[in-house]
Amino acid sequence: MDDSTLNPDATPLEPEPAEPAPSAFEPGPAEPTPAPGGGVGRAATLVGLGVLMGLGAGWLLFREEPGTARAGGESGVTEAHGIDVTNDPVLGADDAPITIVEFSDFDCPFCSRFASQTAPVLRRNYGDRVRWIFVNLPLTSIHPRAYDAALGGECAHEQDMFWEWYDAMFSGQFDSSRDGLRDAARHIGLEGDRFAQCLDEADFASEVAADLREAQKYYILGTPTFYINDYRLEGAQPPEAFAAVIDSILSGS
Ligand SMILES: [Ca+2]
Repeated sequence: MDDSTLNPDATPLEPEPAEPAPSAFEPGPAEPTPAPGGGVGRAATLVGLGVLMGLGAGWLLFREEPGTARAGGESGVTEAHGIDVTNDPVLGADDAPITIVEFSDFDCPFCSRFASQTAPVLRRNYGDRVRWIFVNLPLTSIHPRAYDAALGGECAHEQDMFWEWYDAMFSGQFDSSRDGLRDAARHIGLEGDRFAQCLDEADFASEVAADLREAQKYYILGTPTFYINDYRLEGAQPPEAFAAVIDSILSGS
C-alpha cells in the first residue's frame, strides 16, 4: 500500500468502519477521575474521531498544564498533546509533524494486531513524518500478566531496546510468564542478568504507575488507544483509519 491508495480528503469526523469490537474494551484498572487541572475552565474541546463501541464521535480532551519537573528520558521528550510522556519510549524525529501516543498492553490481542499489522504499514508509508511514543496501559483485570510485561518493557527501555521488545512481545512468540519475558529479553539481546534483576525487583513500577495515571487522566478505558496529535482513535483500526487522520493533519485541513 502507498499513500495514493488513501483518500486525502477523508474527514476524520466520520466514524471509520469498525473492526470487530474489541472485547478488551473493559474498564481499566482504575476508575475515571474528575477532570484534571481542577475544572472544565481549561478544557480544550477537540473534535474526536468516530470511535468503536458507540462511544460517540465527540470527545472532550482535558488538557493538563505541562507536568511537574521530572527527569526527562534520554529522548528528552516530556510532553505530547498535553500528555506527560516523560521517560516514555520514543521512536522517530523530534521535528516530525505527527506524534502518535499509543496506550497499549502487551497481552491485548487488539494491541498485537495493531503492532504487527497496522504499525508496519504506517511506519513504511509515513517514515520520518510520524514520531511514536509508547505509554503502558496494562489492563490487569483481564490480563493479569500484562503488568509484568509492562515492567519488562521498561527494563528493555533502560537498555535502549524498547522497540525491539515491542516487536518481540507483539509477535506472538512470547508469553508474559516470567520465563516468557526472559526468553523475549534473550531473543532481542538484552543483558540478561540486569534484565532479570530489573524485572524481579520491579525497578520501574513507579514508571508504569505514572503511565497508568496518564491514561486515567484522559479517561482511557481500553487498549489500544491513540492520540494522533489532537485526534483520538481507539481500537485496532486498519491503516486507512490512521492514514485518514494523518493525511488530514499533514494537508493542514
Ligand atoms: Ca512509560
